[in-house]
Amino acid sequence: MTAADWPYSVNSVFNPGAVLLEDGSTLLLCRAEDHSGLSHLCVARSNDGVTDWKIDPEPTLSPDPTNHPEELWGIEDPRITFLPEIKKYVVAYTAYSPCGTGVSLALTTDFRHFERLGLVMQPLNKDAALLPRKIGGLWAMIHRPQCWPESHIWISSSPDLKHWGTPRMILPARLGPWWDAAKIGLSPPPIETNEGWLMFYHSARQTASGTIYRVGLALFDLGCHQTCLKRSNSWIFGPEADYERKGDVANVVFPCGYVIEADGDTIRLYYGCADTSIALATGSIGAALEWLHQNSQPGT
Ligand code: BMA
Repeated sequence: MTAADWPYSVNSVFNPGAVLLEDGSTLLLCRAEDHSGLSHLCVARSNDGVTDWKIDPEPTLSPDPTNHPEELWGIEDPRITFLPEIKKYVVAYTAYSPCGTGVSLALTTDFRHFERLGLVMQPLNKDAALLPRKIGGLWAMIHRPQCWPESHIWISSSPDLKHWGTPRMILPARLGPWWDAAKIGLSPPPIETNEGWLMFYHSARQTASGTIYRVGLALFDLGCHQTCLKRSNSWIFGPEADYERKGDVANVVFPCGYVIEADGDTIRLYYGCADTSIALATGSIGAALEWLHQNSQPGT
């Protein structure tokens, strides 16, 4: 999808969260950037997840700076997790204000009405998503505080989804020329597999001609989700196609959501391309794990 598909005028659409609904259809919560440069979120639905997208006629979730000053400069990059215990979806999104980017949460059952929980991670923080169930009696959220000179992936826990604490760094950025040096962040929410939590994470590699956003894999222990078992030595997914190489921000692939098909193995990864459009890549979770075993070194 591109801005040309949108029922109202926007500059660009990218970085959608995704869910498979009970009726088998796919819902994307897309980031749409308007002509002022600020972003809001808008729902697109498709029966087969590929064609005939029905897009809400107006923004689905807009910034609300009157009640939430942390959203003054827009809301971006939603990641969606279904929480069976409370039978609600939780959307973790970037709230952008003059103080920088923080993490906000909203609950929904229908993607029409949202219950905002407000800012839960103050700036500078982003790239957040929840695990689907409590671990040790606490909710767990992966996030990416901005640190200097490197930014790493962290996890925090909460008894009630509102108050988050016990932050712990779980995956550091590498150094020097590594593909995932300096700045990394969670991509979509982690996937629970028999072998552990499979995480797609992105890197922002600095080069002489700008930044390249690519995606690699890491695997975390199922029982001890803070322990990284493996991380990939290279990226598995990077900008190649023209629409990934060229756009408002060149050389960006940025997945925020996926759905897993009924076979339990086929993954449909929805991602932003060059901060301009939305694309879909399909793959196999089993093959991704196999690739990780062939292309990894132990954890952190
Ligand atoms: C990241 C995020 C993404 C964006 C990417 C490339 O820091 O802000 O929303 O797609 O940069 O511009």
